[in-house]
Amino acid sequence: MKASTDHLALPFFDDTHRALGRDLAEWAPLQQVDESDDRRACRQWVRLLGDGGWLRYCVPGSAGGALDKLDSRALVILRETLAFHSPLADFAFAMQGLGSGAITLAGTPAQQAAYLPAVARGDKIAAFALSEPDAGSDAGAMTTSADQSDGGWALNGSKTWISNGDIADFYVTFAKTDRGAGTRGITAFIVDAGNPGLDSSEHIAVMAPHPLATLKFAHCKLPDAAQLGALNGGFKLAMQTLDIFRASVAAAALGMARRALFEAVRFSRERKMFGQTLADFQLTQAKIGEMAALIDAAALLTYRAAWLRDDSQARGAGKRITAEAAMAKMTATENAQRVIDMALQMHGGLGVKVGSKVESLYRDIRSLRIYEGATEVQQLIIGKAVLQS
Ligand code: COS
Repeated sequence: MKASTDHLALPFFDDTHRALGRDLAEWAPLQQVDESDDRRACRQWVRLLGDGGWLRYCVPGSAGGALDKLDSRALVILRETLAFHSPLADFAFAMQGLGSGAITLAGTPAQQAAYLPAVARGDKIAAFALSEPDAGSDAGAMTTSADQSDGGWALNGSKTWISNGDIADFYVTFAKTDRGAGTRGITAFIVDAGNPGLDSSEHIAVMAPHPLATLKFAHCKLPDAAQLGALNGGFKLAMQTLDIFRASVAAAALGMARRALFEAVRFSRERKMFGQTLADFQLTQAKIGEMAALIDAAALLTYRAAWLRDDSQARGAGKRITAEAAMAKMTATENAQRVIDMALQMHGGLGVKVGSKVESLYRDIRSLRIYEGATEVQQLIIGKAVLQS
């Protein structure tokens, strides 16, 4: 089954995006990955996505990327299409981008050369380590610290909910370098897996399985060259990275919602009851109408956020699109949850049967309303922006 590409005709996209979307829609359904073991499956998806050339959209052209700069609309098309077919494929793709995004934005030429081409080939798996047991939404409240030591740095503390935890080859990690300075006292570092001061063995099992772990840093020694971006500039760097990827989380939700609608339409046309098909009932038509409108509303906000960022980058304006990305992420993830719930309800008992597509989508979508800024954080970001305007 092929994802629809009708939306690519919208004026947010250009012909490069349209070709990308059509090629990926052909490629994705041909891939076969046994997802019963999420860690093994994730590695396999990274391999396939790397060999297919799709991970080249996670890095800029100077580092082996497909396009000159990170292109938000390309990321949106990739995530939407992959999530339609396999939320785990989307996860593997997205983490290569999120985990290396700060290196693209702020890495030295040596750091970019050491990590980005390998990320684009699928030879190195990336991770982004920001959240802590007591600092999730309030990222500035982190306590993991980095202190200068023996001509380098020593990290101490812990990070949790780290996607790709224990399968990543490196972790872009944020730590306090000036404890009294709040968000202005955080610096980013690149920590390679295998560093003896890093323990990533504590795995976290979640309702839609994907690789997740807690990281513990105990006098984790890093050379000066591991510092990423400006000293005490880490919070802004984290936020800038999230600005790129939040709109793409919206796209992943959109792909899952489109798949739920596809399943609902297919099922309602086939399912017979009371002498007609489920689709013949006005109640079903009303639900399908509502689902389609929720999807289109989410799509337009998502494409707008991606287009605004690309347009601002192209003009060198560097305008922040935090509020627009937040609107897209909040609306697309919340709408997708509703759409998937409606699709599941339409399937009746089959909807809750383990192994049915709507059952797994129902679990897959849930965490998107939480990670990379929960819905409530998006509301806060949008509200602040409106009040400041
Ligand atoms: N781009 C650049 N700079 C940004 C920025 C962005 N998108 N967002 C904030 N900043 C800057 C601000 O301009 C401010 O700079 P100054 O110190 O120079 O004034 C600084 O960062 C602090 O901003 P603010 O005061 O808004 O920070 P808060 O501590 O109030 O936190 C929220 C803001 C809640 C929005 C932030 O902590 C957040 O996004 N939390 C969610 C984190 C998250 O997504 N976690 C999931 C991790 S990945 S799975």
